[in-house]
Amino acid sequence: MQGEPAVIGSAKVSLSARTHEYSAGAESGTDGTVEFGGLPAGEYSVFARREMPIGAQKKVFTGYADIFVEGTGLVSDTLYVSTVTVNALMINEIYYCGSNYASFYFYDQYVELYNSSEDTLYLDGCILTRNFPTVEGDLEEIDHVRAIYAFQFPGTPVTGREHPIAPGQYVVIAADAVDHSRYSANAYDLSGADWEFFNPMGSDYDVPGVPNVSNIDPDRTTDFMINLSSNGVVLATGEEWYIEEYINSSGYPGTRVTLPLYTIIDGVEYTSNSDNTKELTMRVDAGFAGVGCAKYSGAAVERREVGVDTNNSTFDFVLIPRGTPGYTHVQ
Ligand SMILES: [Ca+2]
Ligand SMILES: [Ca+2]
Ligand SMILES: [Ca+2]
Repeated sequence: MQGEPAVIGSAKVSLSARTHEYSAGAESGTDGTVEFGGLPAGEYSVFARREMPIGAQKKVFTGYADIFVEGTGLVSDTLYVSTVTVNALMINEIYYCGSNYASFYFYDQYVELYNSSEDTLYLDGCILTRNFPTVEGDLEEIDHVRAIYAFQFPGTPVTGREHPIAPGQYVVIAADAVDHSRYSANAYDLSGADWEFFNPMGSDYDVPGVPNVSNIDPDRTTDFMINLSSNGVVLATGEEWYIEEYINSSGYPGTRVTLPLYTIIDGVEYTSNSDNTKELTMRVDAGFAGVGCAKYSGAAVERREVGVDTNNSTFDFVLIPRGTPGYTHVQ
């Protein structure tokens, strides 16, 4: 993200509390200032956004800051805004928390990708992962990310042209591409998913007619399942990866998939608790999505704005009460 001079003029500014239920929005004056009054004490995130048309294209400037309001008195801060990527393949939505308290149902998890570019892109050989949750050493000094699970699209990475994603297209990859509402109330109907995660090494059900994104670690027999509260999902080109052996915290040997940082297209880390330790390098994702997301609520995290990626999920993602597989909540 390159720093740019602050945009003076009218910007949309929104504020949401991190420690309690509160949100507000306002438009800044032409001098770029905005004021919110009567805020309860607590921690807040403040987001600013300004869109400038440049011919037929648009340029979006965004920025955010965290502020702490201590009872009475004035708190002021300056938000610096930068232009953001609006031209890439990206993770647009993740639904992970489960949909039914009574039956502990979470088999309807899915990941949604989006092509925000003006060109057809290709999913050939791309890898989607469940991030490895343990941090060893300094996360910011390691030039790769690790995965507990890694699943790969068919085709040749980078050069393959068999699995297109059109400009503006959403692609849903379901844990299992079935109508889960047949098994559990409030669960998602994913029978229309574009792809499904499939592990031929396990007892995973292979829905006929729905193409598979398949497990690549022969020591893993599980389907693609991600944690209901805290985890990360990474999208990589798939051009380079290897399987690494390690000893887990209980002293048992295991395997994980390692992906060099340069192959990472996008990554999103989520947690219900913002006090948790980051497990995905800030070079991929600088902040958490999903703070406050309740297990089995059926909620999902989706990009605040279609195609806007600042590599900080605290800013880029909002919690939506119900997932939108194949479309967006953005009006
Ligand atoms: Ca599956
Ligand atoms: Ca299938
Ligand atoms: Ca969606």
